[in-house]
Amino acid sequence: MDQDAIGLLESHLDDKNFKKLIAIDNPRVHDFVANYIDICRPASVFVCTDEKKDIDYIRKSAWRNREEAPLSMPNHTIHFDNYKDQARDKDNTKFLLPESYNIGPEINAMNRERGLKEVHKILHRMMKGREMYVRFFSLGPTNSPFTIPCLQLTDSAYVAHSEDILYRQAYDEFVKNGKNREIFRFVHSQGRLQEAGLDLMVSRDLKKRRVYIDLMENTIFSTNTQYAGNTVGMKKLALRLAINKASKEGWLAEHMLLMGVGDTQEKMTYFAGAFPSACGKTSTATLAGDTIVGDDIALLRKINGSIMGVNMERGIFGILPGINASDDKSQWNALNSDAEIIFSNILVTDKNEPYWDGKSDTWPSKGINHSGDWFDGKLDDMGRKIPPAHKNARFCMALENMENVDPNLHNPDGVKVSGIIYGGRDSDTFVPVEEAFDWIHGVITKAAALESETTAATLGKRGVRKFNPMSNIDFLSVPIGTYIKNHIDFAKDMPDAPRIFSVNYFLKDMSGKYLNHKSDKKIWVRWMDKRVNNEVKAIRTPTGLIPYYDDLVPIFENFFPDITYTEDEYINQFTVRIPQHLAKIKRTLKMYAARILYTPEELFDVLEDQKERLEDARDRYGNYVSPFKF
Ligand code: OXD
Ligand code: MN
Repeated sequence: MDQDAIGLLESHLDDKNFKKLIAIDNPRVHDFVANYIDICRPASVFVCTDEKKDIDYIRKSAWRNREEAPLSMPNHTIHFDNYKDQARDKDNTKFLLPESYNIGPEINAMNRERGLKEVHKILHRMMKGREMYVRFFSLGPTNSPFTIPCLQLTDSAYVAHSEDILYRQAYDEFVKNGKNREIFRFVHSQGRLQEAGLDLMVSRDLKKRRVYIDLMENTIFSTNTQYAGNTVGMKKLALRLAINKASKEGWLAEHMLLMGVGDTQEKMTYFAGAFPSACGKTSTATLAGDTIVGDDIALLRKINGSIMGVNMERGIFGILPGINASDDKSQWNALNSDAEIIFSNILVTDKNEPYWDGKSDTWPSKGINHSGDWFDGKLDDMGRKIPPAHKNARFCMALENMENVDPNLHNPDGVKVSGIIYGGRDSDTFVPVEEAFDWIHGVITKAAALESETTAATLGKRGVRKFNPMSNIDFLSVPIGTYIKNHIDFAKDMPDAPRIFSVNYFLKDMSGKYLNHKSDKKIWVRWMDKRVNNEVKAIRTPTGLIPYYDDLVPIFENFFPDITYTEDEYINQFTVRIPQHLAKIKRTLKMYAARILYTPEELFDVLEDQKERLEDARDRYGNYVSPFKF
C-alpha cells in the first residue's frame, strides 16, 4: 500500500469514509482516489457503499445540490442539462493514444501525453467547494464470468444517482475480491455551473467539455458536461473500454439490446440486437409480450459451445419522444407508475408533470424547461423556436420496473443468444426484415456494412447517412478491421452459431412515406423467432432470406386482428431495390478499401459475391424485383 496515498486519504476523509475506503484491500483503488483528491481538491469526500442509507444520501444530495427537483409523482425527479449539452459530444470525445498506436482515421484520437496534460489541467481544483462521490459498480452481473469492476469519482450527485439506477452496486464485491483485479476507472466533474429552469444548475463551461479515454490505463475523464451519455461512467464510456478488452480476449462488447421472444418462459428464444442511438432499439427491447434483459449494451461470450449474453447494465436511459400509451405499453405503464425515475430535458407542466413530444396529441402551451419559464413561441438566442422538450429527452429507470423484465436479468451465466439483429435508419435500401445466409455473410453484409441516418442522440446535423459498423462506430476503441475480424472469428466455426438478421423500421416509398407502422416491429421479431426455431421457410433473394407473404399474414392476424395485411403492402415492403443495394455495396467497398485499417479479406469477397448476385438478378428481372419473382 502506498503510504503517501493512505496519508492523503486519512487527512482528507472523515473517519467513517476513510474506514469504508480502506476496507477495500486494493492499492489501485486507494492510489486513484488519493490522486484525484489531490488534483480536483473537493471540499469533502463521500464513499458510497451498497447500503440503503448511503444510496439515500446520494439521492438527497442530488436535490440539495440542485441537480434534480421533485415532480408530482413520488420518486419522480427532473434534471436539466444545458441546452447545448443534451446529447453525446462526439467531437470532444477522444482516445488518448501513444504516437506508435494507429487506430485509423474513422476514430477520434489524440496524442496521449498531450491529452492527459490538457485534461489534468482542466481538472485542477475543479471540485473546489464540492463533494466528491466515490462509487463502486459492476458491469454485468456480480459473481459472474462477465463481471468487470468499476470505480467512479464524480462531483455530480445526479451522475452518481443515475448510476445507482442503471448499474449493479459492487462495493461488497470490491471488498470481497478487490485485491488484484483489473478495474475500469472514471473521473467526472461537471465544472462551473449556471442556473436553468426550476433553479436547477447546469454545466456552464461547455468549451472545456472533454471526454478523454486512456486505453492504456483503462481510465476515462469527463469534464464540463452533465449529459449522461458523456458522464455516466459505466454507460458508453465503459463500453469503449470493454470493446478494447473484448477484442484482446476474444469475446464481444456490443451496442445491443437483449430480449426474450416467446409466449412462455420455457419456450423463450433470446435475441441480441444492435441499433444506432434513437433507431428503435429500446422500443424493440421493451415490446409488450416479449421480455427484456437489456436495451442498450450486451456482453457476449462463448461458454460451453453456446453464445451467452448479459446486459452490462440493469436500467434504461431511454428516449422519451414518441412514447405513448398505445405503441409502447410496457414503457408507458412503467413511466406512469411510482417507480424511481429521473426525467431529463422534458417540459414540466403546471401540474408538475413531465411532458415530452408525442406523449399526447396536444402540446401544453406553457411550462418550465431548461430555458426557464417556457411558452409556445419562445425563441433561443439564435432566434429559433425552443421546443417544449428536447428531441433527446430521456428517462432513467431500473429495469425491474418494467412489467416484462426477464427473470434472467441478473443470471450470472447469462442467456443463450440464438439470433442477432442489426437495424439502422435506412430510408431506401433494406427490406423490413431479412436473414443472412450464414454467420460470415451476416457479419459482413448486415453488420460491417451497416449505415444509418444521424439522429438527435448526438450533437450535429440530423438525417445524414453515415457508415456505422455494428451500430457501434461511436464507441469503437480498436481499429475497425480488427474489430470486424474479432466478430468473424467469434462464431465462424460454431455449428450452432446465432442466426443473423437485419431489420429496417424506416424504409420509405418513393414519395417519402414510411412503409412500416411503428408497431410492425412486433411482427418482424416474431418472424425471426419462427426462423430460429425452424417453424417457417424463407425466400432466397440475392441479399438474404425474406419472409413468405403467407407466413406473415397469420402473425399480423394474431397481433392486429383488426388490420388486414395486404399483398400490395408486402410487395412494397419486400421489393428488392437493386440499384440502392449496388450503390450501398460500392460505398462500403470504397470505405473499407480507402479508410479502414486491417480490413479482413472476407469482407471484400462476401460483398463482391453479393454484388454479382444482384447484377444477375437485375439482368433477369430488372431494377426493382417483387418478392414473388424469387
Ligand atoms: C444511448 C446512446 O444513450 O446510444 O444509449 O446515445
Ligand atoms: Mn445506446
